[in-house]
Amino acid sequence: MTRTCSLLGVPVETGAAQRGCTMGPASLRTAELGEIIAGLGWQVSDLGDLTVPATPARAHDNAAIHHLAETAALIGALEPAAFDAAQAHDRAIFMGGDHSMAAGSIAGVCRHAAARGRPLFVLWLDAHPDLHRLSTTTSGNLHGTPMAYLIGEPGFEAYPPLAHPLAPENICMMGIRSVDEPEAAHIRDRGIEVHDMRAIDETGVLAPLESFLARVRAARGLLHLSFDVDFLDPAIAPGVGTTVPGGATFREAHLIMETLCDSGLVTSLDLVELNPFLDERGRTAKLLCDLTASLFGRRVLDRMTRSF
Ligand code: 5AB
Ligand code: MN
Ligand code: MN
Ligand code: MN
Repeated sequence: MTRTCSLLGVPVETGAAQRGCTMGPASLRTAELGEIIAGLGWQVSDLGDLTVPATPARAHDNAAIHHLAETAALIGALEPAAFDAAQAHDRAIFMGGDHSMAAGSIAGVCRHAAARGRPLFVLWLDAHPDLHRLSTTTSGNLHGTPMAYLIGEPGFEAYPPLAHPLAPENICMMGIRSVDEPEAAHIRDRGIEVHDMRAIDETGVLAPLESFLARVRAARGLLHLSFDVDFLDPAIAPGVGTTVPGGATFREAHLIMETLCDSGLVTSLDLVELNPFLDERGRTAKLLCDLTASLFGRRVLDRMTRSF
């Protein structure tokens, strides 16, 4: 039976300092994300873009936390949409949009996993852990906070209450190379598995990924992949507002996607922080499409039938 995949655009940029992420879903469609996945044998449904709720003008604030009301409203709208998409399709892709939207997409997927009686695991590919509480962020940019909300940290009363918090021990972060001190304290206190870029340099991506996937498999978990463009090295992925040098290479990223494909464990995916205004002739959008193709089964050779 043909497997199904949904695409949902989440054109939001209020969580980021720089404007441009609202164009992310359009750029991924122009790069033919849906057509590429369909070409790999999937039945693809593009659900269009989430309607980002209108919020009062006063929410455009100069307060310490930027756009809190808009982001809370967005998360309230995205959580049920993400739940429905995950319930109705074998795979659900959420096209951002800045990373603040992960508070809604992952919350919805958490509820979907709970409805299936399965634990949710999250693989977080990012230069940053996005673990700030509202009380610790110094930038006030909410794309630096979704993970703290998702694991049930206090201080997010403005956001919708979280029915199913994510278990910190079910998270694996890779590619991390920009961590603020309060976030480092959280990583230690909550025991989150983090493979920073130094660890990746030392071990490569495969060993830590395979041990995490073994944990997911043993727990009969569903796996959500949250892919922040700044996980990649800026030399290959310039279309993002928060570049950090020393990111994942082209092959490290593809090897992760190919290994995830082989595992069959990934059921949902965020593609976030793509900023087409900063991109060079669509190359970051195209790279994201190629990486997603690796996740959905594109391969150079069939491993089972090759002969030497
Ligand atoms: B992203 C920083 N920690 O809080 C902050 O790109 C960066 O979604 C956040 O990972 C980066 O502003 C958020 C300095
Ligand atoms: Mn991020
Ligand atoms: Mn990041
Ligand atoms: Mn960013």
